[in-house]
Amino acid sequence: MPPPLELTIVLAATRDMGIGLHGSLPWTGLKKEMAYFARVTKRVPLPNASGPSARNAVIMGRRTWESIPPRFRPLAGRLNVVISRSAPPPPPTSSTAAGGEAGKGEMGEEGPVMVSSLEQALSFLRKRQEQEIGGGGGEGGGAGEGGLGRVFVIGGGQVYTSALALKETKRVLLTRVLTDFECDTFFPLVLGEAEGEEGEEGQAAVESGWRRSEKSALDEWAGEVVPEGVQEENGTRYEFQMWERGE
Ligand code: FOL
Repeated sequence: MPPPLELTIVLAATRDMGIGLHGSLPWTGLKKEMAYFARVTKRVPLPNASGPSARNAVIMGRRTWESIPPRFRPLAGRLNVVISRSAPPPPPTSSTAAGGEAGKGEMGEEGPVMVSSLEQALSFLRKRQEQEIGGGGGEGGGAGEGGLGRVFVIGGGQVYTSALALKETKRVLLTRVLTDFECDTFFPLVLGEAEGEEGEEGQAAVESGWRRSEKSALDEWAGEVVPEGVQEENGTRYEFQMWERGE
């Protein structure tokens, strides 16, 4: 049996959990922050039961998809799953079948898989996972695509809300943006430090069972030494954090 599917939310948010403005990110020029996002969402931990060519999946809403600069989408090296209520029925799991994923290119990149709900995204990915038993790529396997690694939910607000309601959502990789920005979209859960910098953890997060992890746990999970403490790029200050659901 494949391991149960586990979801990780990735986001950057201000202290009052602002994540977006006018359909895009509230800030610009956080190149190293974006590079961290790309690294973490691409990295497949080894050893991996799903084979050496396994890829992670990124699940996002249709508006988030449209907010990604066209030259960067689909997000390279990751299976992109886009939720849109008007999505046609999901494709068969094997992309060798007729009507497979749209826009498949030469370099193993493939256009987004369109689904109409987060639940449908998960059942699509679970089927993917089941198919790859016995190693990535072989007969009855993922048809040369390799298996499924980690699964990330990358926004936006509506999809984060759906994900937070699922027990499969085990952790949040939060980039806490310490500089204030105007926002019109917010993450629906307050994670710590809402009032004043170094204070007690945000009551909302404590009550809902989310706890900030040790720096060492973030490093281990991310598979790198994550820059510690307050970072600054173009005058914007931020910090990399990990939060996990307490049992
Ligand atoms: N999480 C974090 N930590 N930072 C973010 O900026 C972020 N953004 C989203 C979701 N979670 C996040 C959603 N918005 C790209 C653009 C917007 C976006 C997500 C991704 C994007 O273009 N990503 C490219 C990086 C290209 C580059 O190197 O600049 C990628 O390959 O991931």
